[in-house]
Formats: sequence, C-alpha cells, structure tokens
Amino acid sequence: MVTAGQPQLLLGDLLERARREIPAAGADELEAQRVRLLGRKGELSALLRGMGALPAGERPAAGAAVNAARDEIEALLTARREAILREARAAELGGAPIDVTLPGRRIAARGRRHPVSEAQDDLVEILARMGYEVAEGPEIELDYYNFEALNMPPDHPARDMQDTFYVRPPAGARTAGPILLRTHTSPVQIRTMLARPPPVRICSPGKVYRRDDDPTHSPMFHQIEVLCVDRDITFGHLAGTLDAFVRGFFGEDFRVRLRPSYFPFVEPGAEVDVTCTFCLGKGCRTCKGSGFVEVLGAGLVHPRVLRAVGYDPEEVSGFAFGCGIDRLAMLRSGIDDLRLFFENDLRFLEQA
Ligand code: 2NM
Repeated sequence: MVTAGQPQLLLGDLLERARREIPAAGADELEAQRVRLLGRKGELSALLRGMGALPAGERPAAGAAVNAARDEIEALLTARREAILREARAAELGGAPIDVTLPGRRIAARGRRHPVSEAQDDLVEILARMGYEVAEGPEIELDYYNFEALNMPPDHPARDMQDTFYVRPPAGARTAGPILLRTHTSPVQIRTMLARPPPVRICSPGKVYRRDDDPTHSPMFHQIEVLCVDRDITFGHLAGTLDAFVRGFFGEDFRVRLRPSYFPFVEPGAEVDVTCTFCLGKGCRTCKGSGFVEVLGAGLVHPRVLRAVGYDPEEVSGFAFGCGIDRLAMLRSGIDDLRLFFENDLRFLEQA
C-alpha cells in the first residue's frame, strides 16, 4: 500500500514498475493498469493526498514530480494502446487473404407465383389490352346482388341450400335480406353497373364459393367474368372477344366453339368449348373424342338484368362471359385434380 511515508521513493518504485509492465501489457491488462495508476482511487492520487504530511518547503517539488510521473504514465499508456492496435491490424493484413471471388450463399428455396395467380394475371392482361378494367367487390354478398338482380327470383333452383353457403347475420343485425358467400363474381358487375352509366367494359376476377368438393370441384375456386355494355353490342362482338381471350391464354392454334345453352342472366346464352389441350383437337379420352372441352359460359346480358341496374335495354345491349380460372390453369398445365391447387404441397406448386 502506498503511504505518505516516503513519497519520492514510492514514486520512483511506481514509475519503474509502470515502465516495465505497461509496454508488455495486453489490451485488457492495459485498462487495469490505467485504473490502478491514474484512477481516482489509484496509486498516484494516494501519493498526492499523502503530500499534505510533508514539510511545506518540500511540497512544490514533490507535486511537480507527481505531475511529471502522471504525464509519463499517460504517454506510456497511449504508446502501448497504439502499438496494440497496430499489431492487430498487421495480424489481420498478414493473415489468410479474403477471396472476394467466392460465390454468395445460395437461397435454398425461392418462391414463385401460385399457378392460379399466374393464370389470373395472364387473363387480366389479355383483357386489359382489349380495354377492360378490373372491378372488385365483396366475397360476402347480399342475396339481392348475387341472385335477385341477375334474374334469379327467390324460387330459383340455383339458390338451393345444396349449392350456396348462406351466412347467419350477427344476432340482432338488420340486413337487407339474406347474406351468402358469392357463388359467382356477377354481383361485382351488378354493383359496377349500378354505380356508373354505360358504356362499361370490366372484368371481375376473384374467389367464389359453392358447396362442392370432388376431384373437379372445390368449395372455393376462382372465377373471372367479363362484361361489355354499350350501344349496338352484338353476339358477333362476343364471339370475337371469346376468340381473342382463348387464343391469348392457350395460344394461337386454339379455337372456340359455341353451343346454345341457358343461364338466367343472359339471352341468348351459350356454352363455349375450346380445342382440347390434351390431344390438340385430335380426339381423346378427356374430350370424349370430340376434340373440344367446355370451359366458359357466355351470352348477351338479359334485358331484365339491364333494367335491374337502371339501364335501358332499348338504348344499350351487352355481352358477358365467365369461367373458372382454376379450370383454365388445370387445362393449360395438364392437371386433372383441382384440389392439388389448394393443398399447398410445394413439390406440386414448383412443378405446376
Ligand atoms: C357467365 C355466363 C354468362 C355474366 C352475366 C353477368 C351480368 F352481370 F352482366 F349479368 N355477369 N356475368 C355471365 C354470363 C357469366 O358465367 C358462366
């Protein structure tokens, strides 16, 4: 312990030890030395306090000696700190070189768009080139927009509980009629026509819901419907648009074929077949030898539907068509079970 006994002698010991130990200290030890020698409770401070016991005449010289010792110790510490940094830098530069040409780490599993989303994007792009914009609406719908306004009165068979998911409104809620999960995207077209005057050119891609579950039906699937209303729209406009739509999606070698059919919201109505993607029209098991598979429904918008949205069927006419996006994606990539799209098995999705 440093005492006030013989300050000059003790100071000499202290300096001698500092000159020996500091130049050999490592980084951690250097800091410990600084605290022990120069800290507030360190050895130099103790010496300074002890000088009060010296004769007054000796105090100035002793004080100067302590200050000189502090300066020297600080210089020793700084020199050693810089030497340590220099040594570390030299070791780094002298060590194994870094190969900046090494390849980066590979990303193990890169994601991609879902095949149904890819099909939907393709279809929307084909339609956008023909001047159609995307319209969207709620998946939980009022019976009125999903059925009533589409010429399907309350006793219509398509409203059957077998086919439609009805939604129980919250207790005490007052709603404008029954609520359901939309069974097609047509209610989006009804809402759009109610909101703006003709001309209208829209497509409505989105999820729809039906009480089905087998290899070719899923309780949720995706639909896109196309609507064009203007003065003098004819069945010829519909046929030409269907042709461009199908060729844009499957390729220029594909053809459409229309057969008369019935949908309550159109008159006349048609079922639309496309060249079979499995045999390219030659005839196979999938198309039962016909060379065509059914993929769309279409027609001229029923005058009752136009009136329901406030349009005058004497002034404007329109065509509409709709199809399952999932089904189009299945045909394009040769998949025979729709449910594969929704199981989210990455081995399937990466391939599809
Ligand atoms: C189809 C087939 C035929 C259709 C009709 C309408 C509307 F709202 F304008 F009346 N939207 N979609 C339509 C017509 C849909 O899907 C098989």
